[in-house]
Amino acid sequence: MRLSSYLFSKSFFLLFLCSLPSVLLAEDSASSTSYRAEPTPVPPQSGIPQRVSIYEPYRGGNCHGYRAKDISETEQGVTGTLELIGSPCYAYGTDYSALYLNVTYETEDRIHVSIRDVNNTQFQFSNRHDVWDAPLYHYSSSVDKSNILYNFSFNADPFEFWITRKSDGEVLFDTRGHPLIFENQYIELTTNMVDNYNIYGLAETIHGLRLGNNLTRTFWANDEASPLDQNMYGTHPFYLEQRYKPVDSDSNSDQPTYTSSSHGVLMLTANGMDVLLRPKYLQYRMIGGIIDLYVYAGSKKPQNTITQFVGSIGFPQMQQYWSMGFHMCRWGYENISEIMQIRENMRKFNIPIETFWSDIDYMHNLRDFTVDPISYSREQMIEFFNDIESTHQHYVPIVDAAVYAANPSNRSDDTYGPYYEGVEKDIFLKNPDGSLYIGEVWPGFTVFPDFTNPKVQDYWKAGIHNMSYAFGSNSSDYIPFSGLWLDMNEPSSFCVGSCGSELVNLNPVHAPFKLPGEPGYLALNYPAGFNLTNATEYASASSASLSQYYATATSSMQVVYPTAVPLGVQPKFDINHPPYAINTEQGNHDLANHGVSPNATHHDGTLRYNLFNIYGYGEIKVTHKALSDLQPGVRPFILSRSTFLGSGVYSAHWLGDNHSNWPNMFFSISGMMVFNMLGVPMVGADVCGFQDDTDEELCARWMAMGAFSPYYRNHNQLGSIHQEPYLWASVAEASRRAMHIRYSLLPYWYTLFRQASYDGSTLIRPLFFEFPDEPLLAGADRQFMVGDSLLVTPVLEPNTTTVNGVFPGSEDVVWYDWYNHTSIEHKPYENKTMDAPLEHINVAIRGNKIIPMQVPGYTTHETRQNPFNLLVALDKQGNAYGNLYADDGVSITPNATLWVDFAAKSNKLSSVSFGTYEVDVPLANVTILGVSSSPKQVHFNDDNISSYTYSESTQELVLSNLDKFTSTGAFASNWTISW
Ligand code: MIG
Repeated sequence: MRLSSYLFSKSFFLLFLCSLPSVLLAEDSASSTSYRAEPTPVPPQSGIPQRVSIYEPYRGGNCHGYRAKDISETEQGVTGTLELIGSPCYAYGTDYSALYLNVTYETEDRIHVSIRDVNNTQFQFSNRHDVWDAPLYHYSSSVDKSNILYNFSFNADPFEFWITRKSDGEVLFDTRGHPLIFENQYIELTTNMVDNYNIYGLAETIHGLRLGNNLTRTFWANDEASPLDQNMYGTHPFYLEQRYKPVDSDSNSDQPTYTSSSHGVLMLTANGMDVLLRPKYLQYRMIGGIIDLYVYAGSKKPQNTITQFVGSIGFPQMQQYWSMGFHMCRWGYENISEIMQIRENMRKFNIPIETFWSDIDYMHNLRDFTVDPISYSREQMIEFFNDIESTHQHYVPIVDAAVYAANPSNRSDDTYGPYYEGVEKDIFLKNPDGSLYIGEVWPGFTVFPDFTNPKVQDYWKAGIHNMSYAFGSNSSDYIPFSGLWLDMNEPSSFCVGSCGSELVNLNPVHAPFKLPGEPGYLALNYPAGFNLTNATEYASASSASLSQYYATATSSMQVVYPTAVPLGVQPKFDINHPPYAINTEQGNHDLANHGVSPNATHHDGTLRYNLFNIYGYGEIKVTHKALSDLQPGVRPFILSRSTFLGSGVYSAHWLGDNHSNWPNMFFSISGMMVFNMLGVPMVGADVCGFQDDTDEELCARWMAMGAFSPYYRNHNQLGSIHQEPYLWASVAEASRRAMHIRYSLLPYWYTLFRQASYDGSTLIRPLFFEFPDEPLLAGADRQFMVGDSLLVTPVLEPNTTTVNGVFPGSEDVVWYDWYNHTSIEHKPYENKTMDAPLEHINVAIRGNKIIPMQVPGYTTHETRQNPFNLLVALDKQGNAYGNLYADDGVSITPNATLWVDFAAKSNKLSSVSFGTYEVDVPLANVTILGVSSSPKQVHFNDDNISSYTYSESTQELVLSNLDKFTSTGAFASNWTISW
């Protein structure tokens, strides 16, 4: 039956449904997962059209700001009150007449500016440590003022403030000339910016690395597949700013030289907001809460700013070693046999695979914590788990945020415990009237756990535990899966606002739109091979398919805007449609569109309006605690779509629903760089692309680049052509070659993860992090570094066998080609063209670095049983440094750890170990690059090394058979190699 051509109002619709014979509404799909249940009871909704405020006349022009009174300065900071100048200006709310100012010198490098209304009427996120707690709340209150790196200055009337870095006088934040607006549903704070500023962050969005000065970044957690420049799953209102200054020099060099500095700015809030990036200023426009602004004084190196920032929100947890292996996933593996077949195929083609993933296909009727009894049967799952455990492989299933709302009139729903238990424990989000908030997701109408409710913890853990049994576990402490994948946790919901409690009686129902592969599904996008060079053709194709889509999906929809409130008149307070309309991406910009609406209510009465952007983070935290209870001592592995500041403490992140096309592959580089700056180092894109069909060339290039992502997973949309890497010869070969490198580098990757977990070091690093004094690198995002030692130059476009890239640093910096070990000639700023056949990805090693490696095996486990190798890349002075971290790869608090420092200078390489973790495999080879002449003798400590080769042409010295000197373990004792 087709309902979609009717004009639906909810009541009309209900009347209509009531007259249907109930047999049409019942669905019995016990035999398999089905997306195809009819009918479709709620048609696509898109909310009440909002006038997006940035596109409307500005309403703050009559606001005159505040006047500071009773200011007092102490060793710890500045306090005072602020008094509204003139009468309320009613920009987009009602002005508060008096505010408290509280400036705190929290640490030597961090200052906190807090501004709130004196009666504490506004929601104060920073008081809700039960929801979000972080190191920045736990500073010692006795910073010595003489050591702080910044100055706070202000003018009293009107109140304006600016923060400078003491060492060089750089103004880091500066509100001069911009009156503060502080209203109940609108707060505006503006800082002046330098010309052509370089800022990074303000995630999550799809954009090149450098944000530019013509962009509005909207913060509103949103389930959308890769919309350019707009709001999507995560909320990280932090930016890093990098500045360059020319250095006056007398030298006759034709290249001017620069010096640089960096700092960071965080606006701590979970409320909705627009951040306007404009040529002269950056403006925060928040629709609620108070001001909690943090400025990090930074330093010369961008990494130091990141360390200050990530340290304040929480350094990321260590991940389990296996999670660095290759992950294979898709939506639409209809049964576990299909996954078992993939396991065999991968082995046959000799392509490593570490982890098998299940999307919602495994669920029984798409419901959380259930397993389909037929297609993912207990017997087969037990066999599957036995198989993968014997080969040290892993399995991760998905869990959605929404919980199916059982239909009280459907007897077969009586067994769905997760709903009834949640109702009994009273842990679901409510409507303002106290009734259950009903959403609609894959299983039909749903409810949503309130992850801020303390009672949700046991509930959620029980759900995960029960799922473990459903998968075939027969003991309470055996959990067959190795982690959990949290999806739809913005959270996504397909009604606008609560769907209405009555509708639960229709459950289960199908999503209100067609899914890929279903009859009537209309693709809005293009296959990877579609030629984008013809812009006109692209544009007309694009508008044709859009209008076709809207013709079918929303034929009855008319855009009728509400009347604008005249200037100077007090606008109506409204939670679902605030007077200031942020530029959220969903159609019509209704805040309740495609998500759980702002008026949904938490257990203590807090409106989701005020905690909107932190739902996914709450789920992550509760899942993390549940997993660590179920598997004590083991680092929980969680992959989450929605994230908030500090999510990296608990979780990994994938960049969400991208498209199988080249631009999406390109944007994933910036995505990874930015999440690394935000303390979420375990990040990566859906390799080969999620939506639409991939093609051979794209998939080959992306499988290769993915091998240099911290998180490396191929994932695919329901209905798209298969994209397992063995399906095309070139993709298989590109994958094998790149994975050979990745698995060789596992010790290096793991060391990087360890560094990230103690100082927020980035794994995927923009070039300017390592070469901060080269302004032309400020926007470089087609190449990236892995740690400080490897430079990756991927091919990001079709039909080519070459790639361009720069080799940063002066001519003194040595870069070696990964494959042939020759040193690469380069000049500053030279864009070099390199060969890049389809199966090949360009990788360079930076001189001055030592990289720990292992002989790669089929899994990370096998690799750990293989001998070590060292790659020593000497600089022009013959020096190189590096290190290695090792532990059991699993434990939250390992009982033993090992650090090894490597240093090469004056023809000597030394290895010095610290710690008690025993690596019992030997060292096999050491390869030294940049050795200018053939050595007369080579020694391991005092013993002669007889097996070595020297190549005059590549200046490479390879020492082999070192295992005879290191049979008790590569780093069991300190050693020196000399040549
Ligand atoms: O919007 O579970 O981002 O990875 O395959 C569909 C099905 C819901 C969205 C996730 C995607 C996943 C899909 N999910």
